[in-house]
Amino acid sequence: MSLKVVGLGLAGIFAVSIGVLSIWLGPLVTVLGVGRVVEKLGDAHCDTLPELQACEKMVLHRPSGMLYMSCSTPISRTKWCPTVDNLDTPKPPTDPDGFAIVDTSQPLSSASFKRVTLKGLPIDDPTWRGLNLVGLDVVESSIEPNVLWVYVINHRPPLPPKTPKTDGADSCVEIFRTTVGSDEFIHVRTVEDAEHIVTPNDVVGQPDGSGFWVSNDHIARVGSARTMELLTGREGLGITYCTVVGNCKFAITGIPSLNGIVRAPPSKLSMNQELFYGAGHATNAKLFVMERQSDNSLVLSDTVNMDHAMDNLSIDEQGSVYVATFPKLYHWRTGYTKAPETYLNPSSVHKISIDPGAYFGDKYKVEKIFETNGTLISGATSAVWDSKKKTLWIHGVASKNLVACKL
Ligand SMILES: *[C@@H]1O[C@H](CO)[C@@H](O)[C@H](O)[C@H]1NC(C)=O
Ligand SMILES: CC(=O)N[C@H]1CO[C@H](CO)[C@@H](O)[C@@H]1O
Repeated sequence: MSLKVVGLGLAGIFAVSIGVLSIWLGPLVTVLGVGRVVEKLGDAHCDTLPELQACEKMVLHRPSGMLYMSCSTPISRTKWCPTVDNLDTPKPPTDPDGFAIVDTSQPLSSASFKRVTLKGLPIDDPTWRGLNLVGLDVVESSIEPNVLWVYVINHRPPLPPKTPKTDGADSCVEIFRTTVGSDEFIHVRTVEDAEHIVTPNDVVGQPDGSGFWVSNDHIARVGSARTMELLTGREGLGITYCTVVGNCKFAITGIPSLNGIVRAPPSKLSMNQELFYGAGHATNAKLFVMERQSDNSLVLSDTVNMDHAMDNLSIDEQGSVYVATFPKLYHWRTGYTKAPETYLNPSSVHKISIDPGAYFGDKYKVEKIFETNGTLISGATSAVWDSKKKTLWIHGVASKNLVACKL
């Protein structure tokens, strides 16, 4: 073989690899937000509340206008946030994370929210490890409408001799019961299953208090498989369904790393179709549309490509999905997990309107409705739309304030 031919061959291989790389890297560069210009959008009429910090997820109980959230402090998230491998120091049982309730019928102020008092925590149980809270769902009971079931992800530290660094968090789901308007939550039970509740991120609860779905955001609690998964966007554990007595199974597998999950509102349910949406996180920027089966498993029915990295999802009465998005994913880790007090982490919110009857293409309309360079809110992870008051509520797992914007 002549040198020339070898040269051509190599050039060919080079060209092909560049081609393959750019197919793979192109969307990745877009999702990372390299070169993206951060706009100012939807930020003209906003109020902020600095008293409520580091609230990972918000759920609006629409009939009462009460906005429930699971909160911590920005600094403690830098020490313990297993989703992003911060595994140094969890909050101790003596200083648990908590919940807050904002009364959205009042103007946002120090007087418009209450912190929740927790009753019945099993603090005498030697295996009780306090509360390190993230994903949340608050569901009106289908049996007694005044009762609300609260499902929340608790990133417990492992029990010795296991250690956070070698074994990761021993995460579980805590269930509380409350009534509409009350600022007391009563602990009902802890559900754990290390095989199926591995790296829980978000939760969707059953209205009769009988069970819940959780998304797993990584394939493993620690180790190299986690890193590889993020790079390839390929593997993942998917979503688990558990009864409250702890019988768990995978409801859907094979979906890459998931973050927020949400269930479509009852008005959007047809006789034999109940839809769930899941947000692929980090570089896996897709919205997954799933159909619930009678055995509580889920079947993938559609995927919607997004050009932004996404986080937690919420849904309005019309069935539109709202998602906190990261215009600059590569700012995110530092901004969020290392210096949330000082770092400006650009944040945006996208709305995905879904018309189940339309043909693909018209079925999903994706639009950006909010964006800030991080001054108004830094590192948003949760956005909730109140269509009655035309208000967008935004918070973040390590953000320094809550924000409410009239759109
Ligand atoms: C961010 O935006 C605000 C308001 O639009 C502006 O006053 C500020 O200078 C910007 N900051 C940075 C660091 O870009
Ligand atoms: C409820 C939920 O999905 N929480 C996730 C939101 O995003 C942050 C950042 O990725 C995760 O840490 C949360 O677990």
